[in-house]
Amino acid sequence: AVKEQITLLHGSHRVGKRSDAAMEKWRGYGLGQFIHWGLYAIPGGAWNGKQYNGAAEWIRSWNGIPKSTYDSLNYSFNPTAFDAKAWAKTARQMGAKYVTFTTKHHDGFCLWPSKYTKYTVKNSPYKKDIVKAVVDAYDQEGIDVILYFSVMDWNHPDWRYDLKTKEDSIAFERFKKFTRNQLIELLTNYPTVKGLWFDGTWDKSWVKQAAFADELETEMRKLRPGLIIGSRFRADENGKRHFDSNGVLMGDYEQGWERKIPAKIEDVHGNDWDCVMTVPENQWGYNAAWNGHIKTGNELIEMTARCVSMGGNFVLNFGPKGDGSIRQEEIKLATEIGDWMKINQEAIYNCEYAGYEKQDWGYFTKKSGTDKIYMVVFNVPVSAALRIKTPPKTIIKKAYLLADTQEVFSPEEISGDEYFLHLKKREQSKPFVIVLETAKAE
Ligand code: FHN
Repeated sequence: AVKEQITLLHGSHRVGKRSDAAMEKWRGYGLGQFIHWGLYAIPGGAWNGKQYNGAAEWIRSWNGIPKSTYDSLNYSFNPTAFDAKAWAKTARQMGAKYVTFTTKHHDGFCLWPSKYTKYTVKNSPYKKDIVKAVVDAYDQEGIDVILYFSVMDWNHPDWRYDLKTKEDSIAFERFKKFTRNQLIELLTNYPTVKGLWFDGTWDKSWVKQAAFADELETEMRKLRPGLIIGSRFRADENGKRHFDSNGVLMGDYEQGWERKIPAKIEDVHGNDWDCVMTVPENQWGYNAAWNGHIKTGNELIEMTARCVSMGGNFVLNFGPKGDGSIRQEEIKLATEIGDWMKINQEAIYNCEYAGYEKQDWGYFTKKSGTDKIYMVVFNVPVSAALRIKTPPKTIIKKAYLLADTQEVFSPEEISGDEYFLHLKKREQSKPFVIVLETAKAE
């Protein structure tokens, strides 16, 4: 039965993927870097010698932390080791094609000298515009910049979680103006940015602003044609987030994949999406004492391949220290991922869902607009035979190792559309890529 469509004023304004050049570029990134940096990096997960296990960037909200003392951290913000160029170099070496950078997290502290609040880097001992330094440095390395912006703002007197009284509504009207001003300011000050990554948009106060947020989105898109905005920005008039009341994606890509990856291609419903991932369990800002499982380079490479194989981008988070330097563990991971990317990046950039049946050895990706298939292999079976099931009427013309194109394979046909690709040896210390040059049978 066909589901009846509801008429919506502030639902999604597009069905299906965007097809313009800016979005095509975004789709081809494959791998990105997220950076969470702000005042919370100074305590780094500990307050008065006590370690807090919750996310370090939320420390202001944990019991026992005096809000006003936290808010005064701006007077101690003087990151003497901050070097945006070094950050951008690390990102480039890792193979990141874009960075998402926290201009303002939930604590409200602005890393740019916003005209609309005093709570900015300008009123810290550091004084200088950090967002500008980051945008310039990454632009120079050829890495696209997306600005993270938290609508929820714990520092602003007019922020409300809900609008229960007339006073709340009056205050929130001021807050809406403030939010609009800051966003226009960011897009005006940093005209090269490619998109906005919204967060802190889940509270009732904001969810009720369907008309306002819709108009603001239109205004921002007009100011910067091609701007990319995900599904976290606005709700429809029924308070539906990410997907509107008709189940259509709001915004240009699905932003719901936080610290999780779709299990199967059907879960992404043909939409663009990104997955943002932390190295430890749930720490975005710097936490000196990382807890829980710490992901390894191989795990993160696998997550990258897994995301790309289902048409998504994988975005790995970094939480620089209070002094602005990147911790050694993150540098090491960036190097490991980068070393792998240098050899195998062809299977990640400008690649998409291949349309092949998923196999236990790893992931298929496909170079967009071609018949070139990549097998990103993580688990070699005891038989050393990699199973391939092609879509109907596909010919495998050539199969070879990406790292050494002289190493060719002759896939053994085991039944219609099914092959074994026999590896010469089983032992591998790193994931590797086999290229399949294919063609459509007449
Ligand atoms: O609360 C934040 C959290 O601190 C972090 O910024 C993540 C990143 O996706 N977003 C929020 C939780 O969804």
